Amino acid sequence: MAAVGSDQTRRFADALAEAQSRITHHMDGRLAGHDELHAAMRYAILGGKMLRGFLVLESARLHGVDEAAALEAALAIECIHAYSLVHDDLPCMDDDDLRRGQPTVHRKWDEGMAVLAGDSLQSFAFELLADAKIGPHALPLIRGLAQASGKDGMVSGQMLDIAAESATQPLSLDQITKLQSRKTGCLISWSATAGAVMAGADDGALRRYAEALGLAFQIADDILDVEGDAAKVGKAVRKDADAGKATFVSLLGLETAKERAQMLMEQACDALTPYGPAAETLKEAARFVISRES
Ligand code: GRG
Repeated sequence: MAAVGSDQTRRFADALAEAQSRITHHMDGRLAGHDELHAAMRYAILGGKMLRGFLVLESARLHGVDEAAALEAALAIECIHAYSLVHDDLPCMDDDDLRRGQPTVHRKWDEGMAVLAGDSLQSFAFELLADAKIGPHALPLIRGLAQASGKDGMVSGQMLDIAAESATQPLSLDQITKLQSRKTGCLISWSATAGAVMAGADDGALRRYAEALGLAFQIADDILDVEGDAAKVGKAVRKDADAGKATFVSLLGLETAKERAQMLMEQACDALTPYGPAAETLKEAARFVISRES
């Protein structure tokens, strides 16, 4: 994996930390209820990298979108992402005890609370988008999130993943690519294109960036499952290999998977050429995605 230069690393780390702090502050204001459901929702949102929310804020900045509207959209995608992780960790799905180095929601509370917190994170995301003062382009943004997260997007990817567990043949590279582009790629694409959509601008360049980034992200995730340190990753590793699951690493081999991730990162950066130097932070995000340790 390519080493990331220290200046670039620092600039990206600062930009990501600032996005995390703004999204967290916004969450504190918008999700301030005192009951256990609100507490479980906040717990599910906090502690992650907030990469999707960061992509929303950066693409919004590139397109001069109002910051308050962008922040609502950034929190909305973090809610959808958090819901997917809470439900994915349940015993009926991946059955995980640890997420981000902390007990999963159903371990800290119980399964009923995890189902409800996930459900309400999902509906809250759409409430946030409906409240955001986005103007004439609100509907495509809201519709896009419903599509990216639902039956033809993330949920469909999860369904393909579950079906693969009982399939007689391991998945092919094409099948894995389709599964992953739905399971993780769709939310990443929505996030990276959100700024262009909110501005009513052409989202082609950001879409090409996001498609390459989403795949690179997933390959990096598969590499982390093989090479990662559970303490740094914050969850169990080597689950895929132990379960005999087909992944980019099992199909391509570790070295080719790393080369593929590097190539996709370069494709993602090239896609941003029309934005010139203004897109440097998004390029750094792509470099970060393939070199991350968690
Ligand atoms: C249950 C409907 C439903 C969907 C679940 C996204 C998903 C579908 C499951 C997550 C399983 C998983 C670990 C997928 C690998 C890619 C991924 C989404 C990793 C976690 O995303 P990060 O690294 O997480 O951005 P943080 O903790 O930083 O938020």
